[in-house]
Order: sequence, then structure tokens, then C-alpha cells
Amino acid sequence: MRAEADVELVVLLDDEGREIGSARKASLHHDHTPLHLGFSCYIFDAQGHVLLTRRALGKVTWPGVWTNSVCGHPAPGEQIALAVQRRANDELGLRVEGPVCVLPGFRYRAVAADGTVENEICPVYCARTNTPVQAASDEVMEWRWVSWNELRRAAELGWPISPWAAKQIPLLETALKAFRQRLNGHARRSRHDGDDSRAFAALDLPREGPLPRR
Ligand SMILES: [Mn+2]
Repeated sequence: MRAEADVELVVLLDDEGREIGSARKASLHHDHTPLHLGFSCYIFDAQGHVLLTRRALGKVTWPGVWTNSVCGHPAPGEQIALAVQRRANDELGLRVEGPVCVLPGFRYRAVAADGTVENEICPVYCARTNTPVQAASDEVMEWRWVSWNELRRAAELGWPISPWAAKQIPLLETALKAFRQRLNGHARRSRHDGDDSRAFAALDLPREGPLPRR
């Protein structure tokens, strides 16, 4: 077992994104939050719906705000994709397949209404799941599977969704289109199913279909 229950550490970064140390997560986010490493993930189901979550009221940053499926902070030395799987399991009870990094260089700084600052280099991942959501109520107070069009509309309006998700969603849409074009090229060129084609297949994502029953 990791010692995360006692001291959860996050990775501090310089302006070029190089690691410069670590800090306790518990005291990291305030009105002068230093730049650190986070991640965001958008989880899709088999029909291409994406999971929106509402942050629990006890969260330090953006309590009660609707946002992408899951966010978090990789521990020092932890692979980000493994941190994505860890948080998806801890917060949502989900087993996710192949988190794929779609926006590796995403960076943002945002100030919440109470003055708390988020300040992250925050690679954005997409992942897929086939398992039912079993949310941890201290992390997620509500959740909903939505279509890509609903997600885009929330980003366009801005206020229904977290500031980072509002910035990520249009970038994600562009990046997913580029990935799909690469997938098509890859399918023409490749005669075998390597890791790449699995990763790209996981990104053939937004397809509209009937919403699952809640
Ligand atoms: Mn953070």
C-alpha cells in the first residue's frame, strides 16, 4: 500500500514544465497556488457518451461545480495514465481502458469565486469504460452521461461547467478529429493490431446513441 492516506504529494513544476520538487496536496491550493502537475480525463461509454461529474461540496477547489469525468494530481514518480486509472477507480468506482493523452501540453490558471487558485500543467486524457459508476460521495455529488453535443454546448455557455473544462472541450474536439484522421491513415497502413491501434481505437469516440438509463 502507498502512504497516500497520510501525506498525498503533488509534483511542482517550473515554467518550462520541469519537475522542481513536491508539495503536500492538502496545503497546495490557496490564493498563490504554485504551478504543479495535474491531469483531466474525459471518460466515454460504449455508445460514445461522456461522463460529466459535479464536484462534492467538501472539495477545496470549485465545490459544487459540474466538470469533466475526473481530475487529479499524479504522485511524484507516478505515470500519469496510472494516476488517471487510480482516480477513476477511487472517485467513480470505474475501471477505465487505455487512458490516451490527447492534449499533452494543456496549461491553465483559474481563480475561483472564493479566491482559491488552480495553476496546473494538466495533460488531458480520454478513456473508455464498460463498468457502472459507483461514485464516492465525498468526491462526486452528482453525475450524468451526456452526448458530445451537450458537452460542447456547456463549454460554449461557460458558466454551467468548470473553467478548465470550458477551455479543454473545444481543444479536445479539434484534437479528436485529428486523431480520427490518423486512425484512418493508420488503418490503411497497418496490417497488425499493435498498441497504437488500440490507443487510436479508444479515441474513435463521440458517437451519438441512446442515453443509458440512470
Ligand atoms: Mn491542482
